[in-house]
Amino acid sequence: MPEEFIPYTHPITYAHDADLIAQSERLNATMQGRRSIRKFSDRPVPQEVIHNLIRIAASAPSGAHKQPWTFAVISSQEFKSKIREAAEKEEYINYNGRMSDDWIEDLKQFGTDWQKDFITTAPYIVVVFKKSYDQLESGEKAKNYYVNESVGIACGFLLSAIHQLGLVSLTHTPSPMNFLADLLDRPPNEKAFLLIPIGYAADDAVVPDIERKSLGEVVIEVG
Ligand code: IYR
Repeated sequence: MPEEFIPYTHPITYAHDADLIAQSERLNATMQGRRSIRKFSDRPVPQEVIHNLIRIAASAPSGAHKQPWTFAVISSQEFKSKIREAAEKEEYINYNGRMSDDWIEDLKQFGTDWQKDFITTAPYIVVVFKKSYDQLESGEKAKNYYVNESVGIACGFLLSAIHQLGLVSLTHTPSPMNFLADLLDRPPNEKAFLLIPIGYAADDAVVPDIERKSLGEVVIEVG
């Protein structure tokens, strides 16, 4: 038996199912309002909020509790410009031949192109890095487990929290992403996973008129 276990108490309890149901409905309604936003306001966000968001992301479960992630927080105009320039360079190539015709066709409804203004407009850019192994002081490498799953869940926590605070985000995947580790001077065990601008939506932000799959389309009831 492992050494130390401590009692667990959930921070939230509902005495009645009706309260639980009502809260699940409120939370669903809130989360249904989350959208990927590509036009940001330059309105500042307090740094403390970003730090709390990262605390929330880093509270995610991970394989063997290895917490295989690093969150780079970028706020200076100078650094954001460097990142934007490098991202647009790759994306220009993507949109002009590297992506398949089917892919370009699938993206048409989102109105995306190689230009990534949001990188310099949003007050904060968070680049999430995954660590496939930890580099030990001894020089040895300690393997991490289920790294993509773990870091993906952490990003989900982050996006959900961003939305619940009235802020918006975008899961941006400039590809290939190696330039981020180079620009941010990350060690060889860290690979860029997602680039996430965080801020307020621009007053004139628009989103595509798309629907989510219904419950019936995504669920199978078994027993
Ligand atoms: N990385 C590109 C292309 C792109 C790909 C997918 I799949 C999207 O859902 C959206 C964009 C870009 O960021 O424009």
